[in-house]
Amino acid sequence: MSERRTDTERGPNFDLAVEEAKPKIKEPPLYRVVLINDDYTPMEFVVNILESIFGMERTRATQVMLEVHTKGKGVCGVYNFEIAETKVAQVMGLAQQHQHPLLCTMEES
Ligand code: TYC
Repeated sequence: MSERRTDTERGPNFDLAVEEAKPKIKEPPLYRVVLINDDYTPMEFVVNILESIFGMERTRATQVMLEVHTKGKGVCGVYNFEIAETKVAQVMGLAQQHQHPLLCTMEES
């Protein structure tokens, strides 16, 4: 058997340059979890939500609540899809349990 392979043995692409494949992966999208103002949900309830679900200190939670109260909406945090979805569900669940009309949504960031 000879050491050297024939063109046929080397396959159909023997004389073609082979280009590196471009990496196809992208960073996964992030989502802002947003609280919406309303006239009925107590401020204290919103502050408690920001502390318990979004891990904020009381001073920060109060600032964010007041921003939502004055500007109409405000960002509670930025997360990947699954975590953002879970936080929205937790807020909406607690609001429903306490019969407050509080709304929480997510936006791609
Ligand atoms: N506007 C409400 C009030 O005056 C307080 C409030 C703040 C409600 C933020 C919802 O996402 C909210 N009691």
